[in-house]
Amino acid sequence: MESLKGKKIFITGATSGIGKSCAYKFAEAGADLILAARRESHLKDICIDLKRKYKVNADWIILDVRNYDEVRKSVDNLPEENKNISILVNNAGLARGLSKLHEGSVLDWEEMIDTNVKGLLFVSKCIIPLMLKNNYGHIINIGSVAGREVYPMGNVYCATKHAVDAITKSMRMELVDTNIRVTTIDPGLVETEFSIVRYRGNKERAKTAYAGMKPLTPDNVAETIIFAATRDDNFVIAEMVLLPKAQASAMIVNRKTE
Ligand code: NDP
Ligand code: 8X3
Repeated sequence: MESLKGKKIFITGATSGIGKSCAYKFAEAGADLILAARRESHLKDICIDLKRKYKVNADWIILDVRNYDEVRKSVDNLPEENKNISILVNNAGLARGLSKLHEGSVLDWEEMIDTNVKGLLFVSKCIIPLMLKNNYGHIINIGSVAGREVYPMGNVYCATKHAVDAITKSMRMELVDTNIRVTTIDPGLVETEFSIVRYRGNKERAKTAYAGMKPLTPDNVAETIIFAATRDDNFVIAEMVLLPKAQASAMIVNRKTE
């Protein structure tokens, strides 16, 4: 089993949900962290808490993954001791809205494509060369069941997650002759800020996503990521799909009604 002690982990979207849980689980395992997202106060609070609780190094960068120049500069400007990145968790992502294509918002589409697809590409493009230089690395992309199936009104979000699946597979092929592993973790319904973001702060509507069923927790996903990150280095967990017990596919969810 690979130890995480002292390894440097770069997590995008670390201010909430799955990314934040990953930060805590990696820190608990003794890893050092570089956390990236846009909300500085959240990043700062999480880093202070991680250092206090787990005595690890935890640094943050304010980063909008949609902006290539910003990503490039942030990675270039990392202090030398932070360039030794062992694991990249490409987690930043979001859905906006749920509507038929002809009724959809072009701005929402752009935000999803820019964040989920281009953001993941930009961050990977900047960090893979550091891993190649160190001849070590593990890229863990957060896909989704929406990257394996589609559902009505999920058109563009599903397309972005299918793109993540395609990019992951391609990356694994391109890096097969290196010491870099590539994994995708594809969850079903996880209760995070995801649905609140999708419905632009409408908490009542967000709750309907998880009505009458017990969703995955961000910790369920983070623990699986830790499992994938700590396997012996002669193999890679290429893909994992995680579903709540009450979910059988993107569309089939057993909801109890009272
Ligand atoms: P959350 O909304 O709780 O977290 C999303 C994170 O992404 C936040 O930390 C947010 O930080 C960050 N983020 C969003 N946009 C940007 C950006 N432009 N630049 C940098 N960071 C950004 O949702 P989840 O934890 O659920 O989502 C994490 C990943 O999991 C996403 O890729 C999502 O698609 C995927 N997923 C989620 C599922 C679910 O049911 N929740 C199921 C399957 C996959 P900030 O706003 O501070 O920038
Ligand atoms: C998030 C899961 O079902 O809302 O990727 O698309 S779903």
